[in-house]
Amino acid sequence: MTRLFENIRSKIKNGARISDAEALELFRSDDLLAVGELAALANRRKNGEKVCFNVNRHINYTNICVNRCTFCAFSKGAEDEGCYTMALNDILEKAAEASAAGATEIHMVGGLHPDLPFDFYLEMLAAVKADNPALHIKAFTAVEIDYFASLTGQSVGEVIAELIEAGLGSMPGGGAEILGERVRQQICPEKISGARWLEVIETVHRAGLRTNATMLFGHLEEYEDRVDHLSKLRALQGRTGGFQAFIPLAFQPDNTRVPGAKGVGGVDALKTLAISRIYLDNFKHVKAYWVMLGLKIAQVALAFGVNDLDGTVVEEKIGHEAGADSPQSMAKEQIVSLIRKAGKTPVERDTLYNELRVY
Ligand code: V47
Ligand code: SF4
Repeated sequence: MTRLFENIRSKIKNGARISDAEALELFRSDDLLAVGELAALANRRKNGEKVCFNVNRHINYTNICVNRCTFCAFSKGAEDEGCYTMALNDILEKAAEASAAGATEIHMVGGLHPDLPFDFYLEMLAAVKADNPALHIKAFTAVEIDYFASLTGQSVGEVIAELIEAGLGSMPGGGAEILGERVRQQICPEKISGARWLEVIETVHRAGLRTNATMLFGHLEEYEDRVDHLSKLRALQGRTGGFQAFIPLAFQPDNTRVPGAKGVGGVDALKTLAISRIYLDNFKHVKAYWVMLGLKIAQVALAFGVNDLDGTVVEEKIGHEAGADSPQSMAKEQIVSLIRKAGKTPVERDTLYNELRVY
């Protein structure tokens, strides 16, 4: 093991990348602190002592979805109790509140609604943008983009062009789950394949939009599946350079239907964040999404290679419907204090990672 760590340390220092076999060995190692130290080294070389966050607000315009991913406690059928679709006015009210509170970004995603036409989404973007020209709209997963293409009979490229025209600024990284088909068939058989997710994202990057990438972990996947997922992302990033941040999402099990899901402890969360930082040498940012990790693990993650804490969020449904015990919202001052107490330098960023203020 010591040899493994020494080899990886010299790779990081020489700017060389680790292999899939090495990543797998790191996952199998029990030496959490040694893995974390390597990740901290890799991160320091990319991002120094700065840790960024943004002031944002999530809006989930509908929870009605034609899919039934087994890990998802958020989605409902169109006849189910608790299903909703927000009226445009409600969406605009939330966006206006966000603007007034100093947000620079609106993060909007939702279920695959059986009846809403593509025009609903175009109008939503255009109206939010008309009211708040300075707000960056980060919206829709690759899964939704594929759905819009099938709704309209258009190509992904055509759908993206219309969304950009209406005000879309970038895309989040959801819907990636685990890209390998064996696990994907078990946890979300109706969802687009991993290959299609990668294909849609490649088209989006080539249209000039940046996106993030996520990985949902802690359900049925093995370490091999995580490494395979990371490997597919590293290869795509090599082709396009369009990914901004990688975000491992810790699975929240309440109200879900994944038989035998393992769940995520603090050790696994930190190890996964750290190995992602080491392996994804062509990603600048690794984000600890505090909603799924909890505030304390997200803070400790800053010593394990993480340089991004997402944002203020304000209203969160996907994790909280599944039992996340984090708060719904964090004030900017709270995020700044959490970063400072970890001995790092807080930086407010915009969605495209321009620095707005160094604290
Ligand atoms: O794709 C669903 C995940 C994702 C559960 O790009 C769950 O900046 C845990 O992608 N437990 C959507 N996770 C959220 C997402 C995201 C969040 C924050 C920032 C960004 C970004 C992206 O949430 C889904 C799915 O992987 N998810 N159910 C659950 N029970
Ligand atoms: Fe629908 Fe997305 Fe939930 Fe799957 S994860 S059921 S696609 S909302």
